[in-house]
Amino acid sequence: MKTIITFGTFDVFHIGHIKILKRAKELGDRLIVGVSSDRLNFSKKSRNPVYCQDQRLEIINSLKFVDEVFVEDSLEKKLEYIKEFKADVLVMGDDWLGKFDFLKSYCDVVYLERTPSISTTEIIEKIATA
Ligand code: C2G
Repeated sequence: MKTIITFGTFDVFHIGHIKILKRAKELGDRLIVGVSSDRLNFSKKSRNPVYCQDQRLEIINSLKFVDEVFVEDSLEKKLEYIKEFKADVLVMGDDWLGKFDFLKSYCDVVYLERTPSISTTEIIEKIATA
């Protein structure tokens, strides 16, 4: 049984989110997703997410290729989460390339290519200016 763990805010859920989660699941048998808390998101992006954390968790938890979700409340707790869920592989988008290499002594660290030309920020801007 190979366990994969990944993280994200997944606000205004879109095709880029689907594609990375699907590819992450294909790397193993069980996919665990840490969904950033509203507080963590605010500290990273200086704005509140459009969808609150309970709704983002419920959306991610409803996907057939996601096995379990939890709230990620600190960027610095990756190792704790990896140990807690006995993860064999950490998957991150390639915007984080190299940033989590220090965890390679605990699990495999894989950076997957982001889907081009789509982001939550761009969607919000498009709607705001429509
Ligand atoms: N993603 C993607 N393609 C896009 C947009 C996003 O593959 N066009 C991926 C990101 O690389 C990430 C996941 O979808 O793996 C979730 O994206 P975000 O919500 O933007 O994640 P982020 O805020 O970077 O949170 O602990 C790390 C953070 O929680 C990551």
